[in-house]
Amino acid sequence: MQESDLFTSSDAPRPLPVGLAWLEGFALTWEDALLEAITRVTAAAPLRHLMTPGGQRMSVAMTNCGPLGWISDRCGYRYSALDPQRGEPWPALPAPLREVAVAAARAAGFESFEPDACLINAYTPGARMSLHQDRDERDFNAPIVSVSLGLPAVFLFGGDTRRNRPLRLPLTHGDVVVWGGPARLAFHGVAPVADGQHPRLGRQRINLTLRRAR
Ligand code: MD6
Ligand code: FE
Repeated sequence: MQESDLFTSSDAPRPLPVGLAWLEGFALTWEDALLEAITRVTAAAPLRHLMTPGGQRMSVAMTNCGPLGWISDRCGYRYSALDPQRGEPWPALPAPLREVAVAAARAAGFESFEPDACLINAYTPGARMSLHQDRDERDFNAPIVSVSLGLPAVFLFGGDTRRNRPLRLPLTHGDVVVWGGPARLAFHGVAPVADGQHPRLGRQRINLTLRRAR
């Protein structure tokens, strides 16, 4: 992939790192279908605050849909076919979630992305995610697709060490970020979400992270 202006935003430092695409408003076409699907999934598999391996309660509430779900507990981070809270499989991946992820990956230059895991994160004001790498997946050739809904948030995107000062991307409702290739193992996180009211989602930010885990 070439560094390109195609996916840069007026507010972003340009160019973005190779392998990172910011697709502003890309998910708005699927807005109603996504919100309806999220309501159904979270009714079946409730959002909950997981524990980090270090014993901290995460400020972000999480659930999953699709064949595999990302979980964290005292034993570590991993993917599981069963929801540990219910002892049952995660709800199926709703078609619109898969569709937006496949379309976004393709728009970012990743053909034939087929997600098998969708993490749903709910941030209330003050919730945050510290800088980390996504490395619980088997194959780093597949990109990560991240769909932002509801309250805005600053997405932090760093380099391959924690020391690089991260870029700050102000994501809003409907934005999709895709990272892969040379950016696949970049450190990333979310700054504390500021208080506010979103017309569709109220006082929260929802993030969908779609991945190929196996
Ligand atoms: C976000 N989430 O919620 C970004 N990564 O906007 C993540 O980067 C993430 O929630 C790995 C595992 C869980 C996550
Ligand atoms: Fe992550």
